[in-house]
Amino acid sequence: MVKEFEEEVMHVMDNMFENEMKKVNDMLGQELLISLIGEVNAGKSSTVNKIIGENIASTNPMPGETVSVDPYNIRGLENIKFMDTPGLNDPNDENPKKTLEFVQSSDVVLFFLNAAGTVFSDSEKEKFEEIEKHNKDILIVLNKIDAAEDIPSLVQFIKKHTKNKYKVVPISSKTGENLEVLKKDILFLLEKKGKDLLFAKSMKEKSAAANRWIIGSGVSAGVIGASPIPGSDVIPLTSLQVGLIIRLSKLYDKPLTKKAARDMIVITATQTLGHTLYRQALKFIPGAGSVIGGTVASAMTLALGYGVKYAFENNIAIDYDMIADLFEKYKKREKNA
Ligand SMILES: Nc1nc2c(ncn2[C@@H]2O[C@H](COP(=O)(O)OP(=O)(O)OP(=O)(O)O)[C@@H](O)[C@H]2O)c(=O)[nH]1
Ligand SMILES: [Mg+2]
Repeated sequence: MVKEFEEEVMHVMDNMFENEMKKVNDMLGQELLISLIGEVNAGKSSTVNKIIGENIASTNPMPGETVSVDPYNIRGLENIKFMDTPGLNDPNDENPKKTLEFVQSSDVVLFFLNAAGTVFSDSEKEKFEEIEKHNKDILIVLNKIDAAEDIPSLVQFIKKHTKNKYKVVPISSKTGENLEVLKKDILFLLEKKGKDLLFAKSMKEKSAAANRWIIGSGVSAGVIGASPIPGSDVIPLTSLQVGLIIRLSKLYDKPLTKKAARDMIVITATQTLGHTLYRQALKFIPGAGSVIGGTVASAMTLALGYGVKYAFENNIAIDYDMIADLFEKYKKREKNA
């Protein structure tokens, strides 16, 4: 019996595994440009160092330390580039035009304000408006919060003056406070460009990215399972699940063969749905509508995602009993929701 399911899923997977793998590899082959802009001494170079975990960008209490646009990357991740720039008001900067060119081609612009200085001075406002014309994917980074008071008021002030259009992230590149939050916000901005996987690989804390994909897939699976379209749920559901597993394997740098992916999907399905229901779901039943149902499809995908993530994170084999337990838990929770 199991053999038969395996063959059918294999057939579905034959058509999509390489495709999904190629999609993800193409995503990983892209270049990612993050530029850091702001007045002299705001802590741009210090933040680059903190994000990439090495002291390569030179910093100095004296303003005007950075004099050219310098690209840095995280060791081993050459296609993620952090563009450290001279301060916008730096008289030594010979090339403000060049900075704007980088802004234009950046995926994310980090606009720095110094919480311990004059936050959002007239000249900063002017510069900000210029930047805004060239790129709207801006995160406003309020740095040096360790050296300032009443951060919430500062954040409100900045939001008000930027018409609430951008996220304001208070950080300290000295103490490291909120740097993970900043990375998560960069990650979320990159989702719409399909570059989040690339950035997630650079993060020490990979869980946030993994959880977002798992939850997103759970929601999509629920939609697939709930839609009254006659025919098999397995084709869209399997491709969704394959896509998720491939992303997780790339995120955690785990090799993944087509057979391994198929096993994860088949075993999860048979453990959670049981053979009979799963077999029904595999069949094309004209006019039958959805066989699996939204709640079940969603719970199954969540359980698979979290089970695979747990195994990858801890370098252990996938525990299908755990997946079955998770499935029951999510099914109950979804039903009550
Ligand atoms: N208290 C505090 N000091 C910081 C923080 N971040 C940076 N600094 C200090 O501020 C000074 C300037 O930091 P840099 O990282 O060189 O600033 P920058 O924006 O790159 O400056 P330029 O290259 O001159 O434009 C250095 O003395 C840093 O140690 C922070 O979060 N808190
Ligand atoms: Mg600098």
